[in-house]
Amino acid sequence: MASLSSSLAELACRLYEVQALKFGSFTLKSGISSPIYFDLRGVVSQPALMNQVADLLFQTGKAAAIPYDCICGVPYTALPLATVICSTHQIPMLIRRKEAKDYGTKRLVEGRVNPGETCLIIEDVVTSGSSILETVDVLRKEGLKVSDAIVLVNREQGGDARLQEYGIRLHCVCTLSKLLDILHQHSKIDTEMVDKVRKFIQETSSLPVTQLNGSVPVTKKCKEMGFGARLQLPGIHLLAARLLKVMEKKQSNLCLSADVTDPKELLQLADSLGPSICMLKTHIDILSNFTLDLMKELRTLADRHEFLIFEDRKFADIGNTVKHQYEGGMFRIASWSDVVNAHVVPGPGVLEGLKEVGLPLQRGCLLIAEMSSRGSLATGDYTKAAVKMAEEHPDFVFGFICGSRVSSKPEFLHLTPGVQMQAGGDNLGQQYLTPQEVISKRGSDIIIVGRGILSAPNRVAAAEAYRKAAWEAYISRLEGPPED
Ligand code: S5P
Repeated sequence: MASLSSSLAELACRLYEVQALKFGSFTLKSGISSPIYFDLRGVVSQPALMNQVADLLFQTGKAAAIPYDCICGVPYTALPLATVICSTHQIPMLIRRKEAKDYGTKRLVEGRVNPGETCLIIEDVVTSGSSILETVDVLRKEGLKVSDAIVLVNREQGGDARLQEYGIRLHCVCTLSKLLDILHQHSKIDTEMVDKVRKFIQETSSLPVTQLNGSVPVTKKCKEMGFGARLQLPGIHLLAARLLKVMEKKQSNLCLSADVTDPKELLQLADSLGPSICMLKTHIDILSNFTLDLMKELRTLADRHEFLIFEDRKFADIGNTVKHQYEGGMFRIASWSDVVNAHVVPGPGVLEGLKEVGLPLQRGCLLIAEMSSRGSLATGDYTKAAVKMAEEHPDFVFGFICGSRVSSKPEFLHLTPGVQMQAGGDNLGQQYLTPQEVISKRGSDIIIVGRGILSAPNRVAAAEAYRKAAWEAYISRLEGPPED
């Protein structure tokens, strides 16, 4: 089988040969003069090329493990591409009508729409993202979920960042820069043209959308940044970025609270539930038997299944003491735990002590701003003091244990314990809220679940159910409430 890069090179040259990709001087819809022009409409007359493009689009979606129930191509160029993909792989397709407005009563979407299902968008070229957003808007109004779009070429003119703002992840088969490299290597274009196009990309990447293609998106902008955009923030803590990346990749904002006493059971949990979680939280001092070898094995599983380890040690002493508790003793927490947490009751000294150990190891810390237990004193000014302390130590603190969003800074992550599928509590003061309430309504990012999963007859199925519930709550928060 041909490798992706050789398929790409072949495709780029074919697109150039059939003039789907032209170089020169072209005036775009917006009046801007461009040295490059894409017109993939003619590809329908080249069946072999058509199949090749469709296959690369499909493979890109597969490689990114995007989940979807149906596909919709952005009219008109991507419509036949979507048809080839759907027909080849037996995927239900939807057609978005562009002309429906003129007919008044005509349906906007043809095909069977099952509200609640996820629709994947297919497009040929993305510049500002407006065409994709128009289609997203129509599909969302029909009750479909839309979170991903696959395009053949990303012109790198700010489209992906804009789509992120509307809760859409953009996956591309190829960027314009990559196309340029390939065509240059195959002597289709000279260095002068490469430089000219690169300069054009640079100059237009920050232009407002109206100047790029003259239209503004209709779908509603997300009220906030998605996880993918947050991980690219310039001031983001290394661990927050790592965690956000894992969350995006695994579509998981579930942290398992692995509150078991048997070491074997801890490893077994990590191995079987690892694929569903972004983080595993331990209470290392409740284990009946502890060895550093056990933690080595846990780390291996964390690396294999890509989750972070969080020791829920809740440090709450003077700096000098917590420093020893973090680094030494029999547990040697700093040697195996990516993340720890701390109470703010001792004042900033607790962080200064922890940082002496944690910073050289590139570890991170969460501050306890609120607690889930009945009658907790961590409220009001105490919570505000925790937020302030986090803001003063962004090199080590990357988020909070809390019941709701306590900071508006997107660099900070919010993790909420006290979560079960049904609201309620236990007989020792724990209080539970649902994933939907915590993520969608209260604006937290990650749910921490212990007994909701550990007491279930099938822990793997329960973890998947919590992962799905929390992720869907996150997506629905990004999309915002229905418009009408
Ligand atoms: O406020 C809090 C903070 C934490 S870290 N409330 C909590 O419940 N936790 C921890 O989350 C608690 O120590 C336990 O490990 C987990 C909740 O477990 P569950 O079985 O009630 O889900």
